[in-house]
Amino acid sequence: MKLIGSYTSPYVRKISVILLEKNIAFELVNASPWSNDANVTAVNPLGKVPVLVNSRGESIFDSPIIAEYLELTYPEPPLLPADRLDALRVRQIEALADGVTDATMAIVRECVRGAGEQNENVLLNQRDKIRRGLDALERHAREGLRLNGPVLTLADIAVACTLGFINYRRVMPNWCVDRPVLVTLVERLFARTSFARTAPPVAATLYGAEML
Ligand SMILES: N[C@@H](CCC(=O)N[C@@H](CS)C(=O)NCC(=O)O)C(=O)O
Repeated sequence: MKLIGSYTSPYVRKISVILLEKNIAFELVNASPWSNDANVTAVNPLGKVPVLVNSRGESIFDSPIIAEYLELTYPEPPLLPADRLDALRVRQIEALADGVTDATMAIVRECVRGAGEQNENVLLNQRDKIRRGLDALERHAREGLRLNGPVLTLADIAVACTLGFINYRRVMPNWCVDRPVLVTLVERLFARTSFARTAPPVAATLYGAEML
């Protein structure tokens, strides 16, 4: 099993954490989607990471599809409930977390442009998405059912990767104010070996697009 990408990508981190939690052996093939890296385009026409290449040489991409594939092929320990509708609800939280990551990434991309070239509306719009998304995640975490419940789920993993990325890029340093349950949740998750082993490298530049 090969995983194409790097830990600077929160989507790659999400898949790595799943692989580690399920105790699946894999090799991380370090590749950047920003430099037309043939390691990426050869396995994903969209040129995005993560891509998982299984032992049959099949490539699987887009992190929710990879997560679903791993759940189907390596069901233990389960990261989704057995009931399909309940599983969909957990995946809805994953989609929300991924959407917050998308918005964070859009801000980072905008900040790569020179100060005078940045579009203030884009920045405000994306910040609003992050704020609303995190408020909704805080409510889910307070419920303690599909997120922040007694059993680790795909939602927990996706949310922790999103918050790790916001911290890493310092896009919204005050996100923790008024979101105490999310704070406790990520502190607990970051202490797990799977998260410790997949922490992004210290950023050389804060807004280097090549490091997304
Ligand atoms: N929805 C995709 C998003 C993947 C994604 O956007 N990855 C970024 C790196 S963090 C990428 O490869 N970007 C390159 C590009 O957009 O061309 C997923 O969940 O896998």
